[in-house]
Amino acid sequence: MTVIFSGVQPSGDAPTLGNYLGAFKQFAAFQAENDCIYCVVDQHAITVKQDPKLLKERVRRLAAIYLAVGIDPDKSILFIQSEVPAHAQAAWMLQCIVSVGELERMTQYKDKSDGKARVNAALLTYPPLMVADILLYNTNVVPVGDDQKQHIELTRDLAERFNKQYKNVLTVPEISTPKQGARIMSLQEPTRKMSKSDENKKATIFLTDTPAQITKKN
Ligand code: ATP
Ligand code: LTN
Repeated sequence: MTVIFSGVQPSGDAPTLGNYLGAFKQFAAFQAENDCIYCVVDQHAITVKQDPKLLKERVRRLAAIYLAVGIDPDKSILFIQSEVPAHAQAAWMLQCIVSVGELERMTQYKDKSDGKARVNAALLTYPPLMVADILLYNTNVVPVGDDQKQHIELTRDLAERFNKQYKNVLTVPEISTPKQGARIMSLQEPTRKMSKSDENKKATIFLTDTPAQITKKN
């Protein structure tokens, strides 16, 4: 069986139309004939400051969205990243084989650190945690939106490097992006992708918006 793994951060008020078309829609479709593992990646969300109570609530809300978009717990494994310590443990091992230069070249790091006087170290070391998420489960395919291409390339590079340096034990995964909807753009700034943590709520269609709210954002 092909192993499918992906994760979504419990950041922002709710997932967006971009999350649905780029990621969730693929997650549901893969369930029919594969071993699917889907994760609420809460440790990724704490790379930026979070209110602990609100984060707990957002983890539950995101889990409910997973079910609402068609993830069937009888067919797929659905879990919370911080409940499995192996993710942080494997991330440390991967930090030991990645270079600072590789991490500094990640566009997500460049965007999120741009113009900031102080940047959390975890913003830089975020990719090895994502690589760990994927490699822990012998993942064959990672369904994601277009913005994650560089992270999946790094995942492949680190898996190959680990296999060469130590023992040939890690599966090198492939990316899956949808033919349509791989990069849904912001309603306000068409050069930027739609994002659930965008401060301007008019830029984003949330899956929990009513039709009237969506029309108003037009
Ligand atoms: P944040 O704004 O907090 O960074 P996000 O909206 O970018 O969140 P993530 O949790 O980082 O969402 O991503 C979850 C999944 O949704 C990933 O597979 C990502 O590639 C996909 N995705 C995110 N935004 C879009 C978009 N605008 N179009 C298509 N896919 C997207
Ligand atoms: N970095 C991703 C979220 C993420 C992920 C993963 C996606 C964390 N771990 C493992 C796929 C597989 C993001 O920002 N969208």
